[in-house]
Amino acid sequence: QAQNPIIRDQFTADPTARVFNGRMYLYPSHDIHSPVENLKEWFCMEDYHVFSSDNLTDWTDHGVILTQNRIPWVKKDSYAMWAPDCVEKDGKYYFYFPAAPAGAEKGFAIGVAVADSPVGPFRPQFRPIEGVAGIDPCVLVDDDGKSYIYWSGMGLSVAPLSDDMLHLAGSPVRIEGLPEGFKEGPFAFKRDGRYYLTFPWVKDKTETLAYAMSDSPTGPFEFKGIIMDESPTGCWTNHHSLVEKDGQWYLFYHHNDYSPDMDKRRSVRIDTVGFNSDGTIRKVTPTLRGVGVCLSLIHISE
Ligand code: FUB
Repeated sequence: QAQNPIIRDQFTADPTARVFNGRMYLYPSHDIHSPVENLKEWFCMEDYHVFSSDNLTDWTDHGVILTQNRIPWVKKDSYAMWAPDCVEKDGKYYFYFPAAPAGAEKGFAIGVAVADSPVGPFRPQFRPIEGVAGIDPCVLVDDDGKSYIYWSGMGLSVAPLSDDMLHLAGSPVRIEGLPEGFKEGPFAFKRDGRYYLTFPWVKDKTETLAYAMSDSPTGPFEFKGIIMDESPTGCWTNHHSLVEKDGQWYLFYHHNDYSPDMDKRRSVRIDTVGFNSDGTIRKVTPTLRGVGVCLSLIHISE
């Protein structure tokens, strides 16, 4: 009856899940066995796939939506297509992704690709977003129509996005007040009028998932604690998103189930997550059971 990991024919990591038109869409990064010597023991990602599901059990792979060497500003064969996000605004879908920019010795920039459907085709912009240097973009589209982009790089930053979602509409602000040990992978969402900032947090050896809350999308945020403990299998990273579908909240995250000896080849999992009446998040225990109905359970209930 195990449903985790949810994608079983390829590695998937850094899952951002979004509900568009009642269907769950999953935008992960795509770990591969490295074709280049210098990334044999490191993250190696060439492209992005998008997956979707109605029941969180049966997933459709819609194929490659972006690949590194077809994006004008990305350094050729850099294999650094790290954690992405995708949001919808006014019927258009905006896919945000970090990558190594051509012409730079090191570092990351964040680009946008735009589509009319959640599965593409996505058209990348010619240049990355000016004023953003870092990884792991997350975009929050607020109820008043304003959008904010969060990213990590020398700490955690947030900036308003322009109405067309392609540029910064103000200077980035550093989010303060998080405990030491914040590294990467911020995910922001709003629930019952409160803003949540969830993030991987190295409290001891590897990344836990933790969170903070605020009354404003740009903070100040108050640290609230841990959502998920360190991976029991020693996967150094964890990267996640929280999303509501049909009244149930889900935590998408990754472990290294299919690569126990090398934690840079990861696999996406889902477990349910709940909230207390004061809005705080209940801690999640990772399971192999996961979520979604599987055939054997249907037979039992019949
Ligand atoms: O997947 C590459 C990097 O590992 C991501 O950008 C981080 O969040 C971590 O999961």
